[in-house]
Amino acid sequence: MGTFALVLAAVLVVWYLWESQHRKTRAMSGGLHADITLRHEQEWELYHNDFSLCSKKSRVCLAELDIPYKSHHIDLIETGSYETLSRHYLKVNPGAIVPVLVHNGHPIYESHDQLEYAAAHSANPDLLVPQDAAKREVMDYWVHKSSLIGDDPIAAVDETAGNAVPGLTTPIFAAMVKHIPTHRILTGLLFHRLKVRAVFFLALKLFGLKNLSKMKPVIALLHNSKKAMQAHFDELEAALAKSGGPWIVGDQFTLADVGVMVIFDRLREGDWLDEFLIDARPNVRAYWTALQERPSYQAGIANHMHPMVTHGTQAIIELKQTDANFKTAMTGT
Ligand SMILES: N[C@@H](CCC(=O)N[C@@H](CS)C(=O)NCC(=O)O)C(=O)O
Repeated sequence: MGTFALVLAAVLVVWYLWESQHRKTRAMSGGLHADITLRHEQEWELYHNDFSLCSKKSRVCLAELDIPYKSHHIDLIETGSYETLSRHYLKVNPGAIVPVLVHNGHPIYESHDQLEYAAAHSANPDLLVPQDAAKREVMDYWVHKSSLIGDDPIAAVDETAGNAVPGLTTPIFAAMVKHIPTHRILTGLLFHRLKVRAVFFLALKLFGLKNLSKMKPVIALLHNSKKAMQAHFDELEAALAKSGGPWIVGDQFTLADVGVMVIFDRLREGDWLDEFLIDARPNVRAYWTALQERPSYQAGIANHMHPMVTHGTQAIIELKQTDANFKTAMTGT
């Protein structure tokens, strides 16, 4: 038995060393990487995930621009496994995150850069980008405001609404990872560039949605993110009132609306919308109705509803109705 254990340990060590050599990850800068050429079949290809916030943004943008693309669905641990850490995906993005937009074989990293790039290289570069300098400035502000930036999003919840999203996604994460075998999450501990993310998912798996209210640091993060998001929504209400709507810069639907649309949708998935679509924000309410009526909402979001997310949303709604502690932790009431 002693010898068997030793041989097994040696095999595991050799496997780990071998795999780590072939699964090297590193942060990638945003924008087009013309020096990298990937195998491709179509002019435009998108590596994305149904649930991922940033992937939604790129899909909506491509739909708005009417750009056809070859779709590569890549699993995240929340939707099944760390496919982002697989050898084949790390060749596409050594940063191990989605989405990646590929144009003529060259990858574009960072979803906000993908929006700008796709718009500029589409048949109608002015479609989603205003020509007026002042409006362009407003658009750029909201593209940034809706972006998920940096390796530690929690550090910038007050800076961008995109960074206030992960904290508010925690209940959905917990509901989803419940169905993921623990050993798959451990893959993240071995190979993820940001091991804290795998530790976080492991903790959510161990506690479960029902015991989320007992995870004090998570609840603090959630409340902090909600407070920040409320301020971002106040700002959005003011921007819409100023532009006169229906969109952020006025008459023209722009990249800013693409970025903000997916934030609303994540709040829908987490059953948070009632706390944000309040009477004091009439413009925001009308805006969300108008966003959902865009064909790009259907193409980039509704057509990609992942069953694990749908079940997760349902689990949150039901637990709020049956568990007072959970409801109080979520809503503060
Ligand atoms: N700033 C990046 C953020 C991308 C990002 O964080 N993607 C998430 C999904 S929304 C991801 O791939 N997470 C996988 C992981 O961290 O393991 C962008 O805008 O593209």
